[in-house]
Amino acid sequence: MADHQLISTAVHDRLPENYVRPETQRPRLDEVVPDADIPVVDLANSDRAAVVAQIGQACRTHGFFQVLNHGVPVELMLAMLGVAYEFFQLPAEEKAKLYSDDPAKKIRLSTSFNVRKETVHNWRDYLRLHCHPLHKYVPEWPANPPSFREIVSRYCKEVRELGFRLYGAISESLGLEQEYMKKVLGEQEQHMAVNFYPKCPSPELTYGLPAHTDPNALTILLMDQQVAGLQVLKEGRWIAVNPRPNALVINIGDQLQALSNGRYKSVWHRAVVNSDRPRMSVASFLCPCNDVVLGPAAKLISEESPAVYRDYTYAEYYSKFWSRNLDQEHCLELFRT
Ligand SMILES: O=C(O)CCC(=O)C(=O)O
Repeated sequence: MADHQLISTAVHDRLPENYVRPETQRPRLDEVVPDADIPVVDLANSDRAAVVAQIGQACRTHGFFQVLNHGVPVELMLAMLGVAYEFFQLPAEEKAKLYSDDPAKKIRLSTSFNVRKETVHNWRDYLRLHCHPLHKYVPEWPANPPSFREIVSRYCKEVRELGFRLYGAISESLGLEQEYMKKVLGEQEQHMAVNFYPKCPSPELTYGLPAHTDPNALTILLMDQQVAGLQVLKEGRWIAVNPRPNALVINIGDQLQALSNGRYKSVWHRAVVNSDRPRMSVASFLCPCNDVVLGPAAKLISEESPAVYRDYTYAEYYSKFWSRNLDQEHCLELFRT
């Protein structure tokens, strides 16, 4: 792994050359909108129609929203973040055993995004886990810290349930039957990226993750409660997502943009780093199985609103996504009718 070592195993006084973005691709942190924020939806609101309308609106305008009172216990969220920090503090030899840069590996500790393809790296280490069905994958997960498997399993179950509840509301908000997405997307896979962004000596020259959209259907993001870093593109400007106590961040992935026939947006987002504090985020991705055929819902296609995307399998989409650089054009553009 020579020049692709994990960045969390060493202290860095200066940013290595191969992390420095060319001038035109830098994050321009002083131009980020600090306080615009993304919509917030309280899922405990007993007025379901209002919740559905708010979610629909957020999916159209931002592709992102935060949820409060989402049912995932707060202690479990904190335990998940805590065990994630402990994991990245393990000795280098322990972490090296899990290292791989092969995107096809279902359990791997890696760095940056796709070190085999990219020329400039990103200031991120990440643990990638397949999570469903749990009994199949948990035995392959890290056994250290000792509470890792138990805490992460519990978190995965809760998040999956939340995802399915959100599918119901998102389907309804499009005028589809409540079960539509769950049915069409099939028995879904669930993947997790535990992202660790160490303190960075030159945050203005690099990214934790450069601008990208998510190739899956729905993402549920647990953010460090203290350190901001997620930014979302809105009308050509980057807006900072400020962590709200106990909230989870939800975003529409490419598959829901396709399914909604382009009404809902899988929006560009990025993670920036900072020089004072490390940051952690835990992204849970709900994704269709490989052989599921995806495309715009029939009910959303009409003469005035023809299909924007062709049908394809998730396997086709996913392999296209990983064969590109993260910040190239929106991958869905390659699937237009
Ligand atoms: O760290 C974050 O806030 C964003 C993470 C993310 O976008 C991802 O894992 O795809």
